[in-house]
Amino acid sequence: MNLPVSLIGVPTDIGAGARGASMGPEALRVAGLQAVLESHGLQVIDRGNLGGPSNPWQPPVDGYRHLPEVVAWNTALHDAVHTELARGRLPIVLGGDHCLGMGSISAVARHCRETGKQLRVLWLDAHADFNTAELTPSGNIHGMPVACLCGHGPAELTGIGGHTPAITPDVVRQIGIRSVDPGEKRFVHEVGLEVFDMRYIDEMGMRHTMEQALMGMDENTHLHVSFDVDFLDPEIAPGVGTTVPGGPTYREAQLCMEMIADTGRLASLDVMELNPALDVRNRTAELAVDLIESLFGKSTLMRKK
Ligand SMILES: [Mn+2]
Repeated sequence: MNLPVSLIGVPTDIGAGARGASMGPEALRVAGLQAVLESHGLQVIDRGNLGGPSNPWQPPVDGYRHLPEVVAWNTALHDAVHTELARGRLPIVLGGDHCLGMGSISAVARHCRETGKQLRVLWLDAHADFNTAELTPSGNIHGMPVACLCGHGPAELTGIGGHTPAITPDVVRQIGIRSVDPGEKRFVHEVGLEVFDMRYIDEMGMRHTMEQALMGMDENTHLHVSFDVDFLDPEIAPGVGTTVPGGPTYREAQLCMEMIADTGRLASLDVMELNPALDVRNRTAELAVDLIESLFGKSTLMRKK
């Protein structure tokens, strides 16, 4: 039995270093996300877009860019995601930059505490997003959401959802990582975050990587996927603000999504950092929709169930 799906658009680039991710939700709609999901028999409601402050494009203040605005957007998203989960629905967050992972995942974590579920977060990304104001020169908060969710950051962000920390590092599996700042790397090691970087995927293959990342889940697991589109190799996904060469190929990304689908445990999803201003004829949005389709069980294999 598939959960009914709710699409939540969050049109902001408030935490990013480049403008344009604010157009991501509409690009995913234009690429046919709702119809594709419905073609697989899913019941889908598009809740439209959340509202929030505009992007003032200011330099950092005390190490953070746009902190009040980031808090406003993430608080609104936390409430929206939590509401959908409480209704027994599967929220798909259409970002928006990846700072929104704070609002989304804090809500998922709260739902898991309330329902006694075990949380597993798969963080698909080129970056660890584990920076703090002390470690990052830019102050862009889209590089900090995992650290903030684990309790490292300003109280306004670590306290979203009323429980600090929102999650502990042991629930997170990061996949596809290939760009980490030196100080951030030390901090990731210090807290014991489990990272399957591109070197690991190169050496062990995507199949083994996903087997490891999905290990230990059971029927009581709530699986959340936070999909930063810059996870993908920029050759196939140019429409992001922070491209890093050497990401997963089309086939590797498909296998990743298919193995997640095979678990049957996917219960919430973020699709982040799609930047139509940098895309080529919406091809990155179309690729994202194609991969989301695989996450929801489109099989490219001739395999029988
Ligand atoms: Mn990210």
